[in-house]
Amino acid sequence: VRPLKLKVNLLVELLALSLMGLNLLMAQKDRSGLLTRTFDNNYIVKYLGINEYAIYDGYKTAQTNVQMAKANVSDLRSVREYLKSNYVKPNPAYNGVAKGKNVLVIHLESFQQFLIGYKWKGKEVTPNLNKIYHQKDTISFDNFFNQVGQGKTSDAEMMLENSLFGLQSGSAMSTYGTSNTFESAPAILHQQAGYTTAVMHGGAGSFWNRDNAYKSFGYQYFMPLSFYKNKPGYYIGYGLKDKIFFDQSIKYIERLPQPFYLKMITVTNHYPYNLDKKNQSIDKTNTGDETVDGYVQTAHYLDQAIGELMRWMKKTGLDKKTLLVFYGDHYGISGNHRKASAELLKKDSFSDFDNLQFQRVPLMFHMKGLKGGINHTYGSEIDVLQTLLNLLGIKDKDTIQFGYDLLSKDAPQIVAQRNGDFITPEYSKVGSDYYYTKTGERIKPDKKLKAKLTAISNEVTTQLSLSDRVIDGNLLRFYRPKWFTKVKPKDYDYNKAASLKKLFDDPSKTSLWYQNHKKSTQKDFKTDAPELKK
Ligand code: GP9
Ligand code: MN
Repeated sequence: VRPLKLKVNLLVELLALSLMGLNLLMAQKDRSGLLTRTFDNNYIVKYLGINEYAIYDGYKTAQTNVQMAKANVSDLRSVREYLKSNYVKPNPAYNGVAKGKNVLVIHLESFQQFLIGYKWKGKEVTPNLNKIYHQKDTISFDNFFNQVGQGKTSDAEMMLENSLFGLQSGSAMSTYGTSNTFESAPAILHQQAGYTTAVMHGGAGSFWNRDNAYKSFGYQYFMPLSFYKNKPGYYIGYGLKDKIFFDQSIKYIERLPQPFYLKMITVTNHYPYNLDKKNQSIDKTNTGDETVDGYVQTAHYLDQAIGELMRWMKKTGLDKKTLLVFYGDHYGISGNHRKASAELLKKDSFSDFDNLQFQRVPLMFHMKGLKGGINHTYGSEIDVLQTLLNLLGIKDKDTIQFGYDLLSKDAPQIVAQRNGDFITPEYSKVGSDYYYTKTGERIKPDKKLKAKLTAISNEVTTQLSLSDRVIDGNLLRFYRPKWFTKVKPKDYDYNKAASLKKLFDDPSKTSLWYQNHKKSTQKDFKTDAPELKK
């Protein structure tokens, strides 16, 4: 009887696997990398069905456990030695210039650098962000690159919060966000400078495993979609429309004890770049590529939403107390749309090299009185945390972080891509080919140059694999700086009633609401969102 049962089991497994394959093929059509990205367990269940998911999950967990067991303290030693010998001193002239300010990080979904200053039919696509980009109290980077892998948004978040890279496959936040130990920005800012820490997002809390990962990062508050009113017409794609999201966030922001470290994750400018008619206020482009042509329209909408938020900040005086950080998480137009990309950039063709350069995204630090300007340093998402900590004058001695202060004169300016490609001010690598970054001309290196390029390439792989070891091996469980208290995810609860009770029942004297004579600033937020017209 036994062998027969085994055979049946095997058949069932095979059937499940092939069904999974079929489902996956169909699901992949809409969202490439569905399984490898593991962006949301609920979504995977939705697309693949529950049995197939159980198999997949079991396999994933087994894989994770093997990696964990293999890691040991000597791995940690190599990582620390590497970081020590590659230490870059932050720029002392900028140390602490934003000390004690609120930090408001605005996640610009799928927003590429080329949109800054871009015009379509004579109209600026992103006038509000363009203005911020050029203001004299904004430090704007024009050679700043995204480095995400399959984890997309979550990889960007992983890098900004931890200065650790996303993984070679899948999403580190999904796979390790629940179980790993982290020493992240919210915990550092809270412990070192008393910051209140929060994330607001008009999308599902389980997406990218945020509802667990943020606890491991030490975020005190997480306000996902369940904290927002979601009436018909409010939601598009993956979340609330940005204007509606901001409008409804005011009542929470104004209650946060200051200084706060707040991240707001926008989402309307997300593939497939659809926007309902009444929210369209710029024409689509006309490349004929359906995926691409709506991009300027949703970007324009996002920009308008930013404008509304900025005007509220000015009206309430919050702008004087806040360091704003804007960043684009990753490309909006993938390498599968070369013809359309060439057309948008008014180029004849669009090569692998062009696509690598197309990975530029905005990074801007904006604050009243900040000594700004357009900075040409080559840098990337892994570097944001170090740059921010220096501006805030927060000590982070002995942390395990792979980035460096972008304002440092000694910035090494080697931008790694998750697949091992790289960009420096002089050289770019795509696959096995090298190019001069300035001209895009392909390099046929002589022996000496070849050695130099190989050295950079090795440096990039070393960085990536050491960072991978930290995450795969959960190495931070073995180590923390003396001044850092370990984060206990159990201490955090994102239950709506409990969170709001904390914020509303015992109002903090340092909140904007309290300082506004215990009155809401909601009416100072002016929006032209058609859905909210009275
Ligand atoms: C949804 C969102 C989208 O919550 O942040 O993530 P992405 O698909 O860009 O990785
Ligand atoms: Mn994204």
